[in-house]
Amino acid sequence: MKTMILTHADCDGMCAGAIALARFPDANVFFTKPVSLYHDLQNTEADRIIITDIALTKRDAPNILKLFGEKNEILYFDHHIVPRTIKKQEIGKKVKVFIHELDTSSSEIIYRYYQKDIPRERVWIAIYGAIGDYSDDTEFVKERILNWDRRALFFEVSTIVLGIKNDEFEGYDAKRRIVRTLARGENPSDVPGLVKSAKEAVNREFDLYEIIKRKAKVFGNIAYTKDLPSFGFRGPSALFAATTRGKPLGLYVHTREKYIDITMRARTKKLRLNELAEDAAEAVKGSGGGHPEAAGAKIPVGSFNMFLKNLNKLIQI
Ligand SMILES: [Mn+2]
Repeated sequence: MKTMILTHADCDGMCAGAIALARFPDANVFFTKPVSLYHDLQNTEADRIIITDIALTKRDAPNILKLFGEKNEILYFDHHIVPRTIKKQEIGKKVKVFIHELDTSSSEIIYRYYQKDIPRERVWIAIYGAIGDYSDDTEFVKERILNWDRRALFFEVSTIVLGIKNDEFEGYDAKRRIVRTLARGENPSDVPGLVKSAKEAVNREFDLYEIIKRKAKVFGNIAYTKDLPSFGFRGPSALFAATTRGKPLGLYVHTREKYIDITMRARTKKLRLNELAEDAAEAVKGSGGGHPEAAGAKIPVGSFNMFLKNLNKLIQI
């Protein structure tokens, strides 16, 4: 029986994919993302298709739902908001398994589903994915982490999160090697070169902090940097702006050719960033979303000042 695993290429996606691979060691691992899922799924032929950590986009969701009904066995584990263009209950009717929880990592969701069929120590992978996605505040993770040396777990998760920021590990082949290593029960630090790559990335992150400390700007309760290099650290760039200026909300703003890309992070858990991103972006004809603690938006070029005003009004601190 041929199994295909379609997953996201970030830490949570790689860990979720590794858990699926631990369960089905002969499976193929294929990386995709929300905007490519419809196309990639059309081209996937397998008896069993496992999809983890891939959001459905507003535009593609109705077509993907239809495609779900035409494929063999689909198991879908995810934690992103289900778009308004479909009904959540419809997904469960089209696939064999659909497990969806907000505020929980995809790695935790799929681990809980397969935990009886894989070695107990694979829970480490679930914990790495959860920490990597800022979703380790769940009952499950808090309880499981007590069984292990959390300092070693944090070392390993940092090795993945930072290590894949270098060119050497950015590509899908290198990431597949990491997924295979984890699925076999080895750790991220066992992947040759990954620890060194993480060290190089963390050096760049500290350099970045120094730049942001000098250059972050402020508007009301928001601190931001606009069109500075991020060295691949868009989330930390947003957070450092807030940290260095003592503001609750931080943005990393990057002007591209056709739109402005905004990354949002907060120093408080009181803000639900995905809702703020969506509301503030839609008011200027952009789009936004993500997770409560890590979100982003795309807005039209020229609308940044209006976006900033809207966002500042929306946050009541
Ligand atoms: Mn992800």
